[in-house]
Amino acid sequence: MAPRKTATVSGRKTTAKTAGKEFTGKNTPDFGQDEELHAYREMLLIRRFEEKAGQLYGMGFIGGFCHLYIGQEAVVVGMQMSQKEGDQVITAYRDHGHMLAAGMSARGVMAELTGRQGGLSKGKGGSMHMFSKEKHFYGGHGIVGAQVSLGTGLAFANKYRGNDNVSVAYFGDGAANQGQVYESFNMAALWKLPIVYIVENNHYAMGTSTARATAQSNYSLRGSGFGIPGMQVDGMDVRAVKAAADEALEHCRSGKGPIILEMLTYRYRGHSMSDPAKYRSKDEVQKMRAEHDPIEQVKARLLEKGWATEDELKAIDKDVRDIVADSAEFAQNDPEPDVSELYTDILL
Ligand SMILES: Cc1ncc(C[n+]2csc(CCOP(=O)(O)OP(=O)(O)O)c2C)c(N)n1
Ligand SMILES: [Mg+2]
Repeated sequence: MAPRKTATVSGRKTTAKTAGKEFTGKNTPDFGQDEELHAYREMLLIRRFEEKAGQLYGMGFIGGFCHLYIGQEAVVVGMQMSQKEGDQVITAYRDHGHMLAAGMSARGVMAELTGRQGGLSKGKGGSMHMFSKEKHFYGGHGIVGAQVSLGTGLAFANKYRGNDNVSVAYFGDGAANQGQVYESFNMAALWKLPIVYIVENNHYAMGTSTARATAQSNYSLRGSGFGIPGMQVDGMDVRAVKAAADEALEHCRSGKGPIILEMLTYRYRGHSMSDPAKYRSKDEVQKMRAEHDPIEQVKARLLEKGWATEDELKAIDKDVRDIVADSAEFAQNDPEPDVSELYTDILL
């Protein structure tokens, strides 16, 4: 077997030719004060929520699978800042951040993690299976790659109904090697479906780095055989994500068909809660946290520009911690679903 290569981490300037633009720092438009503050709060909510979920898991309140999104917050927050009402979101199992960014309540998500009746799937879905038709969030899927075909179906529905909404389908670098992704690309390109395919390239699929698993590691090029354009984006910089989202969503809304955004990002925690993390060094993780953390980047800009003081940022953190503490309290005390719920919401 070939020696293990270290994955290339995000923030790098890619040398590969992209079919479209790159958003890797230099060409990133600035945010105004309101946008910076909004992004800061939203990303912090996800970070604090995930930290609490990790604690509750350790205390035995959460059973089954639990995949934390810590480190990748800028991706969903930047995308959501550009989306409009009615745009659908669908993703895999690393989904808590996507739900919070979509406006689903922290209580509803946390209580679903603990399997309580106030959870968004009435305590019957757990971490990987939550939905909200009201917030246009279509899951939460445990089958790697499945959400790509389903998201393509959501885009087909938009086209069929003649609305101008866009489906945003997230998947990982590992999922990007699944066959159904390319069947979906073919149909989406053929029918010019309004869908943004987002590859959240966090450089690992469970314990396997992209360097060991993939022949074409520039995922923005993965649609080129179907004529689908793609862009590589610094997914640790929320401004770069928002700018790429603006272009991609406009591309879809104007009837030009699908587009791919490859978000170069990084997960700080293990794949799931039982990950020995022997496939990467502590230094690699530490370097990403120190040099590219999405929340610290926004914080530094807010302070530097005098748009917020340390005390004001602490107050935001306290607000967010209160929301998360309240959700944890609720999730521990809300009753479990009644036994009769075993027979509802199922197909026979
Ligand atoms: C069809 C299928 N194959 C394998 C698995 C097991 N599995 C769960 S997560 C995962 C890795 C996916 O990695 P990636 O798409 O990069 O997403 P990430 O976990 O990095 O967010 C695998 C192989 C699965 N759930 N479904
Ligand atoms: Mg991955």
